[in-house]
Amino acid sequence: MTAPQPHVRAVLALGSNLGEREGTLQGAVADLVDRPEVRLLNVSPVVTTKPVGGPPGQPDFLNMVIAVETTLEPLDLLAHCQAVELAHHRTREVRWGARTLDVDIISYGSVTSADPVLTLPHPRAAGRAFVLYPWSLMDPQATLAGESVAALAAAAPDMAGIAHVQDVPQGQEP
Ligand code: A4P
Ligand code: MG
Repeated sequence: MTAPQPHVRAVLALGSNLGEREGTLQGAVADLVDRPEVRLLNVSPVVTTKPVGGPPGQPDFLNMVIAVETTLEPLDLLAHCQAVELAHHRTREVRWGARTLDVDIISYGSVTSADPVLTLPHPRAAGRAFVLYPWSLMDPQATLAGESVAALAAAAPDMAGIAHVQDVPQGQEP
C-alpha cells in the first residue's frame, strides 16, 4: 500500500498569442485539471498583454493564472503542463516567440529549486506584470518569495502593456 501523497498548492501561469487564444486558454485549464491528482482552486481573469521580449511584431498575448492543489511531484507537474502545451499544438522554435500555449509553474508550495529544468519559484515571474497582475486579481493577498504580488505587479516594467481585463472564462470555484 502506498502512503497518501501530500497536497501541495501550486500556481500556474498560462499565455497564448497565436490562434484562437481564449478558447486555447479555456481548453488548457480544463485539461490541466482533468486528472485526479490536480484539483482547481482558483482562476484569474484573462488579461491582454503586450509581448515581453522575443521577436518584434508578434501579436498581443492573453495571460491568466490558476491555483491548483496537486499530489504530483514537481517534475511530474511540469511534464503534465508540457503535455497540455503539446495537446494545444505548442511547438518550440524561437525562444520567447509567438506560441499557441505556454504553461509555466510559478510556484509549488514553498519549494525552491535552481535546477534549469524546473526553477522554483519561476525565475522571471517576480518582474512580470503579465503573471503578477492576473495573480493579484485572483488573490489580492498573494505573496511571492515573501513579497506582495500586487506590489510586485505595480512595479513591473510591463504593467503599462496590460490593456484590459476580460471576463473570467469560468467560475471561480470548480
Ligand atoms: N523551466 C524551468 N523552470 C520552469 C518553470 N518554473 N515552469 C524550463 C516551466 N518551465 C520551466 O520553457 C523552456 C524550459 O524552461 C522548459 O524546457 C522547462 O524545463 P519553454 O516553455 O519551452 O520555452 P519558453 O516559454 O519560450 O521559454 P521561457 O524562457 O520559459 O520563457 P518564459 O520566461 O516562459 O517567457 N509576454 C507576454 N506578454 N506574455 C507571455 O506569456 N511569455 C514569454 C515566455 C515571453 N513574453 C511574454 C510571455
Ligand atoms: Mg515557458
